[in-house]
Amino acid sequence: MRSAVALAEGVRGTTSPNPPVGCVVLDADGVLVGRGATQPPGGPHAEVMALADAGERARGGTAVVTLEPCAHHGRTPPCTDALRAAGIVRVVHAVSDPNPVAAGGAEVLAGAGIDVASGLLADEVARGPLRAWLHHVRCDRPHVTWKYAASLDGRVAAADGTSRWISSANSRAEVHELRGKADAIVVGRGTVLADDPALTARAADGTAAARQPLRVVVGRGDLPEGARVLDDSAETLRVRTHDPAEVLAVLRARGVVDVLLEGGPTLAGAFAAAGLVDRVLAYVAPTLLGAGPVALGASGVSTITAAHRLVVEGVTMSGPDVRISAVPARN
Ligand code: AOF
Ligand code: ZN
Repeated sequence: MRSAVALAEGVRGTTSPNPPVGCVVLDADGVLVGRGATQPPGGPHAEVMALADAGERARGGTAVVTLEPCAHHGRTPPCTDALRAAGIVRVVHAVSDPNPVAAGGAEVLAGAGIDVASGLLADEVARGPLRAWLHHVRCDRPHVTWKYAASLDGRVAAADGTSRWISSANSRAEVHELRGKADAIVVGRGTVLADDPALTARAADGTAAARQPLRVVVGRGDLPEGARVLDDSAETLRVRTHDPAEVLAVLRARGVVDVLLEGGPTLAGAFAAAGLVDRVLAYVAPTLLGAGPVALGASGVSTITAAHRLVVEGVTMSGPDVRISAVPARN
């Protein structure tokens, strides 16, 4: 299953609105003989890729997959049929498919005499490669990760507005990886005016990643001519509203599942106020500024009992910085 999770991670960002799923096939002796992951929408599912990779060696074997195999005719035929036809005798999956159209695969397989087990590494998968997709199926809107980089005293720029390289090279590289796996990067018009960000996913040497997320600029009013976000290195969408729910509805209609919200403080505050931040990813640098804008603007909190309470999921070092991942306490 760890191999299947890694395969799923490898295609994250390329499958929306479908889930990034990974699958490995073991032969009758338990030897890993096939690997597969979900192809872009309309393409084969993970199981079909792994079965093709395994060929005849799949007969009498086991399929290990991060999501319950689908039982429906969607853009592709049911994976349950493919598993049966290949002679698979055992299926182990992590997470059940919450999509009512595709669900029921486990029952179909069991009905065909295949040994089915579910739940293996389910938490790891649900928090990892399937996090955004599961959220989007259950809540009918994209998953929003608000990412920011701040000083230890919570500031995202110095008093004069300069903000370059608060966080370390390591953290900046991580952010480019995050961008490369997101469906869309969202910023407010204010951030474009203040920082003129390119909002592309780039390698350490500055070269653009093969796949670029949709760049989204929220807010009324024009952007300066020559703004980097308007260059042709990636697609850019203007959403001329200040309503976060409306922004997410527009993105949902475009098949966006996984949103990376990159600021600034005003837009992040509006998303938090609307209860539309599903995860906070903070890169906190060991530096003090003492003045300058803070990461989050007004977010509907005027008294301590109204604070947005979070639960920390993980704390790791990112070079010299601390990376904190937190989710709303209600989840
Ligand atoms: C699987 N394996 O690798 C994926 C699954 O439009 P379709 O035909 O591609 O079906 C999309 C639905 O199938 C999707 O909403 C989800 O329920 C399931 N995705 N299922 O067995 C896979 N990506
Ligand atoms: Zn399928």
